[in-house]
Amino acid sequence: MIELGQETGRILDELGVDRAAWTGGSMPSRSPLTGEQIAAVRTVDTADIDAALGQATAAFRAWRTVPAPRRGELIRLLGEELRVAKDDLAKLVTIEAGKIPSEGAGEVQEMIDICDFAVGLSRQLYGLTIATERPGHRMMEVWHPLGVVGVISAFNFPVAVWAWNAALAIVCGNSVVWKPSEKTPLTALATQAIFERAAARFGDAPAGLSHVLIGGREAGEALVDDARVALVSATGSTRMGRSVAPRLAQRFARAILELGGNNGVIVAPSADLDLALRGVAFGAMGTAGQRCTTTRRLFLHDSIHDGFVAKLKAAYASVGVGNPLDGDVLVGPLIDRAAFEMMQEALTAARAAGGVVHGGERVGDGASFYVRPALVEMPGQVGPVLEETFAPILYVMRYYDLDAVIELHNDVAAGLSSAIFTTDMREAERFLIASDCGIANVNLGTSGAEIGGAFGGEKETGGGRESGSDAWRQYMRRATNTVNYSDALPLAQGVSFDLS
Ligand code: UN1
Repeated sequence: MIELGQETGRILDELGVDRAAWTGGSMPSRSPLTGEQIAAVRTVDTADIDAALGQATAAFRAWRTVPAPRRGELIRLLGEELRVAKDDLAKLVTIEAGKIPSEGAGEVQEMIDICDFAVGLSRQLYGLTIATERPGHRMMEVWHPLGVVGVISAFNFPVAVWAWNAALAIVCGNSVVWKPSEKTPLTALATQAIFERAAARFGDAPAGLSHVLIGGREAGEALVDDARVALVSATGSTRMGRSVAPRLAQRFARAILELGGNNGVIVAPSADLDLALRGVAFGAMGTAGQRCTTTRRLFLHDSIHDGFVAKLKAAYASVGVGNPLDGDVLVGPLIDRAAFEMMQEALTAARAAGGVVHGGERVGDGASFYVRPALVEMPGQVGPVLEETFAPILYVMRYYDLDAVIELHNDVAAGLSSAIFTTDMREAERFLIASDCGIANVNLGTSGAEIGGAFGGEKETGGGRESGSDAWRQYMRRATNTVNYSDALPLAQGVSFDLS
């Protein structure tokens, strides 16, 4: 087998990342596949952050004057460069975040998809024309570029989340400053190098339209607190959101918050059980349970409960766990020791609350953390079931009545994704109306959303929406313009203010 550090170096060289950025720096970068160090990344200091924000502000001022369809051309080129780089970048996602190859490739595909979406959008940044109550007047709204957009992203989607934000922000006329997770700096450096190639082909894009700040918490805080940053799009834990949101509110900056999930699936008596099994298995075990859309709670109707649990147990016992570069596995490693310890704590708490745990044990040893996904039969929605633990734990509960289970389903703090498996259209519609999540599905799982829809959730998930639909509006400011083309000055609401 090729040594990991060597393979990482080959990919970074291939993708055009400057060696000075990832050799000899102070921040060790480790692969969760083996736990070994694969790079030593250079971090930014206060002066670097200040310079980046200064340059991003200047870049915004120039970029905002470029016609939107021409801005779309830059993102079209970015999509082309990503297609060329897809295999290498996907492999780097596997090495740095531990995803299985097909999910690594899927993540890069998500970047390509949002580029295509944004290119079309660059000719569709429409505003309304509005009927006015005043004769000889015209009223319209126009969408203008916003400013510097800050992006804070998590390890689990180390590159796609940047792309959802950056592709839209850039066609909308903004510059972007990105603070990736400390756990995944290399994929961020690679993405920036790919962007720079697209910018070079474009020709006259202003320098510094996109920046990456490699560093710790202080780099993210600098983005949150700096008056030059108009919007911060932050993806991560609810705890992180709770610290970011008030600081942004304090200076009236915009926020897009994409925080925790505690996603539930209901399997009803009429469900296609094979479909449900596959949907639940991917949702709960995929990405080793480290998606914000991961299925964490499963409500099984009493009439299908025992048979379904038996099938799930078999699926859980047989799923391949291991290094995705070594063999055909579906479950890769947890990101680090802390993730493993949090998983074990949650399982201990589940047992204490009367849960029966199947699986969940460590596979192998050393500096990497592989686990068998855990299936936990719970007597009720209590203890750790109410929390998001970023690991493959699926809590299974029995239900009898649809209205009662929907209420239970909604009775958690997060509100990201949800699903029902049923062939009864009345049940499906009742669920779609009642689920309080930003995403509600019928006969498919909670994870793996396409980019075309708005992505995000309610309650402690933060309320933000990214990627498709009209999420672009958040990256622009709306101006209402009224023009009087008459020679009178009628006042709105019939007010009279007669000087003579
Ligand atoms: C995340 O886990 O942060 O719907 C995002 C999905 C992916 C995005 C997940 N398209 O699972």
